[in-house]
Amino acid sequence: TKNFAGEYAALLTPFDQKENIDFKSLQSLVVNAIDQDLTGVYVGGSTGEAFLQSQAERRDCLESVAESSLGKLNLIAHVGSIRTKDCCELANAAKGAGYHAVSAVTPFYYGFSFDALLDHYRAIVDAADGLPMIVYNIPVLTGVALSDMQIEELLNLENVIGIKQTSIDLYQLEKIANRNPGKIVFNGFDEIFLPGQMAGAQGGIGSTYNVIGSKYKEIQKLICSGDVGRAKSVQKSANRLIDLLVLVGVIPGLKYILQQKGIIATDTVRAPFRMLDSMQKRLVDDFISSAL
Ligand code: SI3
Repeated sequence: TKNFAGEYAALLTPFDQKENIDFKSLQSLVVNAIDQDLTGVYVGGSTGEAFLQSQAERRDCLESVAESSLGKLNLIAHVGSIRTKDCCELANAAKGAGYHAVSAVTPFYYGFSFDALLDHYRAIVDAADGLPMIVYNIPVLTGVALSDMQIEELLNLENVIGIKQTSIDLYQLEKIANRNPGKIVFNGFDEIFLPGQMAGAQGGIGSTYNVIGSKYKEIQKLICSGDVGRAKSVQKSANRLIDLLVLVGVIPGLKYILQQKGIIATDTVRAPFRMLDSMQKRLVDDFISSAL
């Protein structure tokens, strides 16, 4: 089986001024991931504003990214939503489009039972027709807090190869990695990439990789060469950008930076997200001119 370890950009979805998907800019985001030598892309996740898109749009994005990647990236399709059937449809489309893996967030909002969750993942895996599954655990946004045992059960489902663990709880990450040595754990919060690797993650998937992906690659290299001191200083510099993005809003902030860099055409986000106001833009401009 494919080795998925590595650093992945959670792709944004660029829009035009009318909030329609801008496929040309989407293509240049993919090229930007290739140029940064990233391992792959994670398409249609939280960062991709997937929950603000229709099924057809999500499918179109999956297909467009696969075409633009020219076989140079590992492709992970996030197909999750709270409706099992929708997830299955997208998983099937991902398989058809040539993706290497699917991923799905734990279904949220209704407080589904854990047995319902297991059935949900079984159904998606089935629809993905042989593609490996990476469970997406992001308790802070879903409100679904899985226990260590529940995570282990999910990881033991057929074709589940790993988890994207977007949680500040590094103790849980360490336990997952330790108890499931055959599975891959991706770190989901970019600000703890280095500590996540120390705790047993074998890579990361995140929004800020679209802009500073090479920093995470560098941290990984420094860890491998035993230079944790320098890895810490790279993480530190990444975190100062992340501080600012968290302050102004991660998705609109990243879109503004990418637009300023000429990689995407507009910094439009989908309502109810809001674009940066002029004061926020000034903050980001000042940061870019001094640090990026
Ligand atoms: O699904 C996705 O798009 C992600 O990979 C999300 C990713 O884990 C991001 N998490 C959230 C809550 O947005 C992080 O990359 C996050 O933006 C970053 O660490 C800043 O907090």
